[in-house]
Amino acid sequence: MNTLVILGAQWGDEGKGKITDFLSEKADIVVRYQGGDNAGHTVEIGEKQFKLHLIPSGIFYEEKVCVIGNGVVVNPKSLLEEIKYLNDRGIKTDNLRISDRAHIIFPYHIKLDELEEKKRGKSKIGTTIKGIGPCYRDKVERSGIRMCDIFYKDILEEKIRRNIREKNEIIEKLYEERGLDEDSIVTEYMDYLEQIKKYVVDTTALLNEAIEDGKKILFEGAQGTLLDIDFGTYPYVTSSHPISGGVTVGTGISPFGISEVLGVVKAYTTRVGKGPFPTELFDETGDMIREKGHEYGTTTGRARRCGWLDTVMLRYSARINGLTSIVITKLDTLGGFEKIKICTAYELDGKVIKDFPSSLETLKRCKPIYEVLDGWKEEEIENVKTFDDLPENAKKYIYKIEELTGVKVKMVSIGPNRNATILRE
Ligand code: 2SA
Ligand code: MG
Repeated sequence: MNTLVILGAQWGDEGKGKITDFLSEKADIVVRYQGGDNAGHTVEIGEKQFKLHLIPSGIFYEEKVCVIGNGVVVNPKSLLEEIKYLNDRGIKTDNLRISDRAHIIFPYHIKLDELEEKKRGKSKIGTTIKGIGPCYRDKVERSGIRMCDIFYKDILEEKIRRNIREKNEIIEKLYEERGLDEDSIVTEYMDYLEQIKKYVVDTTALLNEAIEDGKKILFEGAQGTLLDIDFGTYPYVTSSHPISGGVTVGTGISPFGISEVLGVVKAYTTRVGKGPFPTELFDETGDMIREKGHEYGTTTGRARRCGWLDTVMLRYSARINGLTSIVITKLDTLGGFEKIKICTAYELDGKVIKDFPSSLETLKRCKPIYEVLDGWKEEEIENVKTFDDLPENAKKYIYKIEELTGVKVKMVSIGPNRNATILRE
């Protein structure tokens, strides 16, 4: 592999952080291509646990270059906090590079995210209130502020002031709330951006040169395929492209620059936020999965909704992303369940459907069709080092996933630590 994309094949929180960290060892460069600090990637190294939101998971290897691509929306305040958090723990951040084309999140984006969610009332999306949607909206609307603007200070200040005034009009007139203080935001953010300046470069040139030089690059997706703005469960999605196609528009490398796509699949399904979820469990089994799997948001601490594995969704995900292999994470969480269900198709109005529906109204009416497999004991999976040593029933579960998705399972993760990762030859 020269360039590998690692992305979430479900609704996010599949355990991408750990896998990226694990595979980073072989890469020269690790790249984030979409999303912002709405992501929450947990990485455990030895006894220490780290939570990342914006910085690529490759940061724990001192010599790797970590790139925040143009497709990412960057909150300068959170970025500086994250840099400090890492530096305080002995992790260097000198090799961080931020695209000069990346858009910047300002306080008015966060304020609008909050007000819009409030206005949506019962039909709220359940966003992370990090200003992600409003920032991408400005980008598409062509009023956004980009990292390269930092190099033209006067124009930058003017742009920030103009945007604050425009957003304040909305905040005051539409939402009848007090607008944001223009001068204090300008002072605060001009200072943050000055501090960030040293990391800002043309990462598109950097990455393309690296490809030409035969360097190994790892692209790290945030959120997941079903949260993609086009292919996810719209409107309960994020505003970016977590899919493999997002790599090209989020970094500036061509589609020919991608050699492999690894889909990270959690052994069951979870989602945070609202929207239909066919295999969701509302019983003790769901609660047990949540507790055993510590299914609470890294960014917001929200309890995640839990359910069985859905292979209708996974087949869809495999196609859209062109998955070349799969890694199954958190297989250990399923240990101890007598029976494990796997959704093979949906039933809709008496018909069996195998393609993931576009309309949420349709998805809402879909009933999962399950195949029931025998479980394995919790202690059987602890400390397993090779694929062959996995419990028989765990292997059967994996073979079933391969059969239903048509994609090879190349790795299995049975715990949060780096060494709890089983590679399959
Ligand atoms: P947003 O804030 O505009 O991106 O929210 C839109 C939808 O996308 C979902 N979303 C996520 N879902 C799972 N994990 C995410 N990241 C954090 C984590 C979440 C957390 O990794 O733990 O801490 O709660 C993430 N980010 C966005 C969100 O729930 C909305 O449905
Ligand atoms: Mg997460």
